[in-house]
Amino acid sequence: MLKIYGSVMSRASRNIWAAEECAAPYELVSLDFRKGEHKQPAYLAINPAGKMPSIVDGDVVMAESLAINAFIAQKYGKGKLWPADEKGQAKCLQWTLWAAAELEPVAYGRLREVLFKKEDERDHKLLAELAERGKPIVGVLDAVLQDTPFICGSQFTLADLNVACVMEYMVRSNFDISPWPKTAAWYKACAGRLGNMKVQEMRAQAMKVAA
Ligand SMILES: N[C@@H](CCC(=O)N[C@@H](CS)C(=O)NCC(=O)O)C(=O)O
Repeated sequence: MLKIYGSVMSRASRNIWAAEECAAPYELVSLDFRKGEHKQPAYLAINPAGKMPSIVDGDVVMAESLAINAFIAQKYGKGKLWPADEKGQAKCLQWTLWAAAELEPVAYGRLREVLFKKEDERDHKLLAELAERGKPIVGVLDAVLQDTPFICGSQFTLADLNVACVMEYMVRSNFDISPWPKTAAWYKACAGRLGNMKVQEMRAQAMKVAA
């Protein structure tokens, strides 16, 4: 059975979304940031870096949220989240690394400013610089979405899920994606999927408990 370690407020949410998409049986082993549970020996034995998320599935122990999603898609989502054809699979890997290497540095840089700081403490110069850096990056995705609703064509795949997880940071940090209408429509379609709605419900519940 797939065990996902992490808080639903963390990047573990990406893996919950993937597991939900694949209808994979999974257990969420919640780790509390505030209690530092991700730095305790029990968790460090799974991920010595002390970062969330990690998974354990049989003999497989792994970290890195977007790579975990590739594993989940391949094991539980063949022909759906993980396309049946080689071309689609190649695109899924390409866009997974694109999300991590190109989009996430900008997106997380912005989210960190907005999420962890009050309005008057934010580095607005940095936010503006990151917004400028983000524009051509979003443009790369938008070019692909001109002719198809999803990255690999008509079907929602791992490529969309992994890019949308990171695009969420752009949206949550108030980066306006409306100048790219195809990307905005794509993001709306991804965010509205049942798997992501489930994640949002779980987050809302966790916030209620924490309040
Ligand atoms: N690239 C990693 C990033 C993991 C990461 O930084 N996770 C955050 C939570 S979203 C974390 O565990 N932060 C606590 C820390 O770094 O001590 C991934 O995608 O899984």
